[in-house]
Amino acid sequence: MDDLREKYLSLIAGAGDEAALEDLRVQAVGKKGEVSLKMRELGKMTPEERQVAGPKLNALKDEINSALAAKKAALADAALDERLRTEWLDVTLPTRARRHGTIHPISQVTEEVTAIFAEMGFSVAEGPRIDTDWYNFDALNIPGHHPARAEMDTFYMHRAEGDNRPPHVLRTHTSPVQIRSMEAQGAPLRVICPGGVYRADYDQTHTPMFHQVEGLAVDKDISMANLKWVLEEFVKAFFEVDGGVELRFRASHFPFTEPSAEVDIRCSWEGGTLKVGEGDDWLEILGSGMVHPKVLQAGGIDPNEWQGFAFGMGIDRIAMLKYGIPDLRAFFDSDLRWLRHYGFSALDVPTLHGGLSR
Ligand code: 2U9
Repeated sequence: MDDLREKYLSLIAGAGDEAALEDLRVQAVGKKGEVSLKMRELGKMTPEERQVAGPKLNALKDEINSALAAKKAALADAALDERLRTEWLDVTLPTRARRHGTIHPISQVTEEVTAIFAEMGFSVAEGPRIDTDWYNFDALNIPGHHPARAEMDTFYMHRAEGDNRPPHVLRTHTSPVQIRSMEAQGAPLRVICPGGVYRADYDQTHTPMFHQVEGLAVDKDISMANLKWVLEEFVKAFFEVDGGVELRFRASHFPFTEPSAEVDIRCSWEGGTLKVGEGDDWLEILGSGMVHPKVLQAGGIDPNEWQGFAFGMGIDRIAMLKYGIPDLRAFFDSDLRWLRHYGFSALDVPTLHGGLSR
């Protein structure tokens, strides 16, 4: 029995892995193991012999089982130590370069424009992109027969037969939002309305959906002079001109303003790059005018007491000018990797809250 003990304790001590230990367990204390066979022999012994051999065999079995368990634990510890020694991470390694997402230029320019006007006391208003033809046209002094209604290439919403709701359109400008602002807030009022608008048009300079920002200031004695100052401040800030800018007002016509003017800025196109505030070229950037009395009235404001100026510009267009993007259609391409070429980064975007957004 001592031989068995020596044999198995030394084999167990030398076992290299769990599988070897399991083999040893079967050989020693398994059903047909050596110790088990010895236990079977107890039956053939005299009671006296059995009294001596029985406890010894049980003790041997216990000892072997304990040795197996201890060795198993020791092997597991050694395996863990080995893993801890070989498997490790250098958390100081530099990370793999990842491409940053970028803000879309339209969003960035909308933020830039709204931040500039917010500095001048304008609040921002938004409204529905699907609106009634009253808000989109009639309230803006564009009646049913008016050519502008056709000119604007309007998308009309389908109406089922028997649907008595007023006709709805995809708004052709953000002006309906200003009508709603007048209704909701009355005068005095300073508001700008950025957002997407729709016209059935598609070529290098027109897409069926584009973006506008329109502004409206209503007060007792607001004049074209105020309009000119506000637009000058805007152009200087937006195009980051250090010196002065020169604006040229050209008489024009819009149904919603009287008088109306298109506004050009002095610029040069040296080497294909736009420089604002110098040179001999003129660049049209927006339309403007004094709000037509009928339009004030449609917004619930008494034109005998109040007057105001309004302006509108295409965000896509001024984004192209500022960042030198040649084709409007690029904005609506689903693959926006080209943006990086124009230096767009998600960082350093001015926000309305005066901070930097990330
Ligand atoms: C109200 C009263 C007046 C907004 C105005 C323009 C002139 C204008 C165009 C610029 C380029 C549209 O994006 S564009 O094609 N806009 O020329 N917009 S005045 O006048 C308003 C708006 C709302 C209540």
